[in-house]
Amino acid sequence: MDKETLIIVDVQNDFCEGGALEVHGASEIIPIINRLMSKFELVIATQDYHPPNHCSFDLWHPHCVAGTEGAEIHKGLMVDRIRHLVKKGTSENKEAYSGFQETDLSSFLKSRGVKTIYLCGLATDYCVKATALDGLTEGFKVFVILDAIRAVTKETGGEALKEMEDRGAEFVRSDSLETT
Ligand code: VGL
Ligand code: ZN
Repeated sequence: MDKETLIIVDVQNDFCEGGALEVHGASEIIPIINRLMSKFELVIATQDYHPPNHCSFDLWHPHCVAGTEGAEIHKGLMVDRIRHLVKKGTSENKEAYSGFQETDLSSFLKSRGVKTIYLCGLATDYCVKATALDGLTEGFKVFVILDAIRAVTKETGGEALKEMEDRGAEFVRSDSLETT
């Protein structure tokens, strides 16, 4: 059986309002994601989780440092519905935008018979995109929930959607998903 799975990408304090790498409009997607969670049998979340001197801090303000408030999943999310948390970007010298990069995500999903994943979260142009592309490479059918993602910039967000579509991702809106 294909258990359809929701993957919530990086809805963490540092990417939400007031955080180190605030993504504009991030708080708007939280109630949408909460509603989405009840429609899926399996809900997984990824967590950007960096050591204090992570290599990506050359490019970005320090963010999502392991053990800090900024790295925590936003408390507005119904975290008790999240069955599995995937920490990524935990090695000092490796960037990991994708939830599949050096994590157990692919084997976790495959061992449970998951073939289709639905993505929501932050940010469209970085971690959502990278997770979608790796998901496709891993052989999953990938849906991106358009009203439940936000981008760092409109331009790179638009480019990311195009790239995901070109590689075979499909787009849906949360209100078109059936309640089970
Ligand atoms: C992200 C920048 C740096 C993301 C993570 O979650 O999209 N962006 N680290
Ligand atoms: Zn990061």
